[in-house]
Amino acid sequence: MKYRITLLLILIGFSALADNGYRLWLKYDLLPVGVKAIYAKQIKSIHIVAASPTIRAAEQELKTAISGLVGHQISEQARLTDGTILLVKSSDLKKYNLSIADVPENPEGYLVKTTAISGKKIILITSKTDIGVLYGSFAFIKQLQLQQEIEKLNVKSEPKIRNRILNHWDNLDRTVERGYAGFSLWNWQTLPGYIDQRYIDYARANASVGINGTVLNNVNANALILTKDWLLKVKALADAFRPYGIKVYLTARFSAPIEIGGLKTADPLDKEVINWWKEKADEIYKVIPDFGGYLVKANSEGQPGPQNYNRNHADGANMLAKSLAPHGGIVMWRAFVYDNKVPDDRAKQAYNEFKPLDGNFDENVIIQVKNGAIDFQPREPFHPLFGAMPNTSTMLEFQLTQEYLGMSTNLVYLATLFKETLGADTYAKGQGSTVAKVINGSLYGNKNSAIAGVANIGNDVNWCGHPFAQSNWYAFGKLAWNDESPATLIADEWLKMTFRTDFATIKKLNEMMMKSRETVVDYMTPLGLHHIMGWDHHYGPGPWIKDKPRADWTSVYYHQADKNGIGFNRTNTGSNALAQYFPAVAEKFSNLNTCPEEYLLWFHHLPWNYKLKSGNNLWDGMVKRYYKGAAEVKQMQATWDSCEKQIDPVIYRQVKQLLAIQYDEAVWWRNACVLYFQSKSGLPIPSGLAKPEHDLAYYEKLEFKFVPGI
Ligand code: BDP
Repeated sequence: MKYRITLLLILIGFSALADNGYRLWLKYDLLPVGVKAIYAKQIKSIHIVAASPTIRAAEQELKTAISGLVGHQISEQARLTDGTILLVKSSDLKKYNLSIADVPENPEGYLVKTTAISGKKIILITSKTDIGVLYGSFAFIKQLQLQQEIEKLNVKSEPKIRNRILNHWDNLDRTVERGYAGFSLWNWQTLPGYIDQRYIDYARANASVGINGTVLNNVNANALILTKDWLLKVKALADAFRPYGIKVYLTARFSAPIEIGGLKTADPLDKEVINWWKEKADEIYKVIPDFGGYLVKANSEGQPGPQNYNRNHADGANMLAKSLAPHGGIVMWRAFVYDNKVPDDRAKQAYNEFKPLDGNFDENVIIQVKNGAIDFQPREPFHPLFGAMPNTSTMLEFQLTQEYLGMSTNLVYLATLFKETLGADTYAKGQGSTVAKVINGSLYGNKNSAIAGVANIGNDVNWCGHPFAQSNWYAFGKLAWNDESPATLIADEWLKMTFRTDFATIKKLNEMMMKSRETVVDYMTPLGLHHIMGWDHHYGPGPWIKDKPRADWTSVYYHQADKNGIGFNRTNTGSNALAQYFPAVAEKFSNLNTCPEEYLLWFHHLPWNYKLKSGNNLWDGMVKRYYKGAAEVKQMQATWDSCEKQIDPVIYRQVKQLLAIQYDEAVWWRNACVLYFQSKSGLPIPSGLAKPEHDLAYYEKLEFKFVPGI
């Protein structure tokens, strides 16, 4: 990406009072007088070469944005004049004697450039495809929102990952599994007849950050979605999203041939089953010609799958892949599996099941791997499957919805977590074999590449529940497009577009966002602790959870705390999960001198008096982290309070109240965990730290009904 842009003016106060957050980062309020006067001289009209629904969508977006930001209407003109925005596919550039040399090769890439045609100064937005032109239009609008100079524009950008997808865990009754922002956006009852404006706004928001696919329904799938009437509803959504370059995908329930097909089996090698899926694919593509494909959760947490018939994941995935291949569809087959037998270490299971199948998957199968081997914890080391399957496409699954990170009451900016995984070095082909290179296909030359984010979107007026949770949707799209974008730059853009306030405020809020994930790690799961949340609903602390149907559904399984020490030994004296990593990584994490402290208790079981780098012993160091995390939320509150005059009052009050809840929750986490672990270690809370206000029994007894998301 190349930016040759300088800033025009300092951002100044918000102009839209009583903001409900619905517009996300696509806020087109009037710019400050000086800036809009400059833009008004530079932007006069729009010219399109060949109209298509996508080009019309780009034109409409530009018109709306310019009339809102600059305060003047631009109309479509047949002739080019100074200040015309020219929307054109690169194949038509020669008509204007313009070179295509600068246009990105990638069909979704774009070039936004000020140039001259027959002496007229125009703003060229071009790409090989219409959708690239739409992306370029959003990039141009962003320059205006950020009040950057457009006199000498030369912005060129293209994605490295082909499929950039949101996964909605939405049920057909509109509840959302692990959803904390209301009900599902998809109003199945009124579809296909009624197209809510919200569907279009959803598509606009996605296109503005380059997201080009959406899985509409829960991975714990209902086969009904594949029946005729429901497919017509899906078609209506696909039609609404198409102009914005968004393909629709569905989750496929493996037992669908039995449940809705009337067959006796779902065995992937059974002829009738194979035929049923083939006919199903033909039926889907008749209705939705650009259907993206299936996402499948099989043989995991009770979901049916090929193993029910003594077949393996490749048998199942390939059978589906073959039904989609003639139509160009893909199968995203999830590696988040664990079977009915409780393994010695759940962290090892995905690798154990998938690694031996490397090379057996069809080309249009992509294995969808969560960022870490357990389950979307506040912090996990990268999943050992990345890089381990050189002959298979693997994709990455992040969770934007904050199942394990405080749901929608905790302010946690996730771009730092995303970057940590994307930048992790697998050493699969020596140093520099980052997870990003594995999943964008460049490390092993895979044809397909993809990344998924479990959506944090519902029908709350502001889409995501917490106003700052919108930044995670934004950041996911931005990093899916370009994993090299710095998290702080993404936060900066998002803040400026969302709040449009002064630099000092942006800077403070940026710092707060950048620290926020570390803060939550500190008050929930410091030093590599994991999966110690409340049972099943995952709300609040639950380090005492034990005696459940499976050992690996308990907290005591993961932290292994007793009077001698704490942590899960995954070295060769323990579960040896470390052996699943490439040797350089395994060595680094195995050796206590080189294992980063953030992963200490993930990989090692250590005595309470183990010396940390800070000089503290493990007990003191851990307790201090818990206190530090909670104290940092206090600081976040102070930071936010200091922004009162600079932030829209409605959003200000909302975040202020949510931060107060977050502080209470952080203290609750801290107290409950410190007291519980103290009941094991028998050691005192280091001096100077306040005593928890209740005893352990109090925290253990807290019970919660109707926690959202389950
Ligand atoms: C876990 C969630 C569960 C999901 C599962 C999955 O608790 O609701 O169904 O992941 O990813 O994190 O399949």
